[in-house]
Amino acid sequence: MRFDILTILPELLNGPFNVSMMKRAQERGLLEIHIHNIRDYSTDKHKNVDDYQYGGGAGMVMAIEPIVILIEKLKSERNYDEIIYMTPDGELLEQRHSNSWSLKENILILCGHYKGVDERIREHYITKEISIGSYVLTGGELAAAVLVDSIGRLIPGVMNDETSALTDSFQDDLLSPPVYTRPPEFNGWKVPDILLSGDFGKIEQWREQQAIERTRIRRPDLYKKFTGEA
Ligand code: 6GU
Repeated sequence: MRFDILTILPELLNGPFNVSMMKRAQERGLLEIHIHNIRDYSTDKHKNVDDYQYGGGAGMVMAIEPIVILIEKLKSERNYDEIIYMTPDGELLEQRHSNSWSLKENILILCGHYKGVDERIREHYITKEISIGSYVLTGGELAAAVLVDSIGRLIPGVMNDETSALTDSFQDDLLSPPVYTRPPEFNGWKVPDILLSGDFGKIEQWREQQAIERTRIRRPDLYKKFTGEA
């Protein structure tokens, strides 16, 4: 699977994909991440990538030409399954989005900045607008890193059994149950007896109960989905 990420701040995306699971996925040829600097496609002599907004008002808008040139070039090289714009006014990212995108071949991601991109880019190229939560970031780069990480780990072959997606929070609309490791008692803090009992039927039941209770208390919205109320 291939990602093309379009940004005016490529430095922000150097780190996150060069460690751990995303690094291994790339080394094994399961994942390709190509970062493109929009400024390299700027058409004016100052290499500007922003401009004043029509109608006046505070805040610059990302210029239309460099983005169009770059998107057209990439589109002439391959077909994109999705062209995603990272923006705080997009649809909230959920596990179901990542599940479905993890089976695609080519995804292009445009990172927003300032007041955003010229609306005509959104109208004519963007197939999906995504936000990662109800707060504002300085730009779409960190959000794009979150998106690529959440999709990348689901690409067939990227995870091993231990990190299996099947036990993830959200995969079945439930949060994960608490986990413990050695020692059985530390500073007088005890591991629940049931986990040391060796009764794996009971342990599974306990984990399920804990997951449900944790979801009910912490995420009533998810709990409603789980019980079928929403
Ligand atoms: Cl995708 N971009 C920005 N700038 N802020 C955000 C976001 C995206 N998602 C949540 N906040």
